[in-house]
Amino acid sequence: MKTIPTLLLALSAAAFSLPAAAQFAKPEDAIKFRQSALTVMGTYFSRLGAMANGKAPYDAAVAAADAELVAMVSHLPWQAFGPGTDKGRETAARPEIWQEQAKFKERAEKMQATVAQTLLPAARSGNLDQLKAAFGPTAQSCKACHDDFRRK
Ligand code: ASC
Repeated sequence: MKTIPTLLLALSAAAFSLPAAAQFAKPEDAIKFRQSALTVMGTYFSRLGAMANGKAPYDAAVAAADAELVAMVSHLPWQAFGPGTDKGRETAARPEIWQEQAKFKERAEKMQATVAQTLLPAARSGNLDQLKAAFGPTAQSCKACHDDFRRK
């Protein structure tokens, strides 16, 4: 009975360790993919921000669903920053992403952890005050990466 979990584990490990070249035919495709993922994540995160800041009515079920989507999509952009994907389509990605990979990875992981451990539980709680408290630190985790790695 251990076969299926082991197979799933192997498949997901392969999905995350394949070089970008194996997943994207052209650098342009990788850039488009990561821009799309970041756009989707930003769209749901902005909806949460509107609720947290009183610009949209608070709906606990919508907030929880939005945060689930942010959490899922937060894993996707990083596989599309492989070698050679600094050019190929208009991009705001700065060369530092490829020059300071450990720092970039650390920022990405910090954002994912903040989303999973702070934003998601707050949105699931059904309590607007918790969502308000979680929004700022999560936005800061987006901004920390943008400040160093995204062109103005
Ligand atoms: C958003 C969004 C981002 C972040 C960032 C936080 O809503 O789309 O990229 O918040 O602006 O500073």
